[in-house]
Amino acid sequence: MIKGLFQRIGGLGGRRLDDDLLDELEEGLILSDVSVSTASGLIADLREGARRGQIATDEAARDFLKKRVIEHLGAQTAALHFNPNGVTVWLFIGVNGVGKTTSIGKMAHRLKDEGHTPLLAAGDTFRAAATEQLQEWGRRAGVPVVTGQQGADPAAVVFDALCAARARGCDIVLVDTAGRLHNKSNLMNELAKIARVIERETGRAPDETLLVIDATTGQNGLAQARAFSESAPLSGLILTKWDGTAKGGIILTVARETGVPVKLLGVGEKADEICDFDAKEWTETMFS
Ligand SMILES: Nc1nc2c(ncn2[C@@H]2O[C@H](COP(=O)(O)OP(=O)(O)OP(=O)(O)O)[C@@H](O)[C@H]2O)c(=O)[nH]1
Ligand SMILES: [Mg+2]
Repeated sequence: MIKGLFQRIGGLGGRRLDDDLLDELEEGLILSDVSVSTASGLIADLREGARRGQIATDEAARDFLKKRVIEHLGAQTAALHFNPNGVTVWLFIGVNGVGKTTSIGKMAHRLKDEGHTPLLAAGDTFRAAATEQLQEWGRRAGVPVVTGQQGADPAAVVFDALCAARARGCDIVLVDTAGRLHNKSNLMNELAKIARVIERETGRAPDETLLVIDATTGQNGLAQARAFSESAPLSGLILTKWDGTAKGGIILTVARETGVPVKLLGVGEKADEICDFDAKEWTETMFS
């Protein structure tokens, strides 16, 4: 990501904002997986500011970029939604291996610590061992997990989970789903079916449909976001593996082009390594 963009170009030495510096900044943004169109838009704005004499140095360029990026990401933090009148349902979706199950496990811990009574739905009936992985997270968090047979209809597992949540008085259901290719229509239809079951059973759409994106994914993240938003209206993004990369600029492009807010940041494999996304803090890190 743009983590340390200004470090990358040799720090803030009071350099004059000339064409060379503009080129280096644009290249730095693109190397950080900000899309070419987002990067050139930002640089064009900088160039215009420089032409008008408003931005003359690297420090001023940094302050300008920070302001613009925070605007792109949405200045106020978008809070996670809860259902005030019944069971809350959050659906976690995304391609293979991005960190859906891990993010659910982490949130199970956090929600429980906050006094909620979560229940996990093992909607990934496709991958061998997916259910066991979720059960292990549930066991460690002390949270019940509703499972189905391998190959069972995920929508049926979600149905069972909603019934179990009502019976046990759980206030939030976190639904795991199988990783899928964003260009496989049958799998994408399955997501729509899960959402329909939730709507039928609770009388409302999922309170959150969270698309999980791996920070190391690169430009493919945008294609994923576009494809998934066609099968289910997205309410938030989770950026995972933020700890392990110098990239992650893709989230800026995805948030800007889809208008979906980033809600959570995964910063490791452990239970407590997830935090609310803070646009200001994230931007500070990017432009250090
Ligand atoms: N470093 C780091 N690793 C993570 C993070 N989130 C998930 N992982 C790791 O990424 C790998 C895949 O995570 P899963 O949660 O199994 O991913 P998934 O999306 O459920 O994968 P499928 O079920 O196969 O689609 C695991 O090894 C996790 O420990 C994170 O924020 N940081
Ligand atoms: Mg999984």
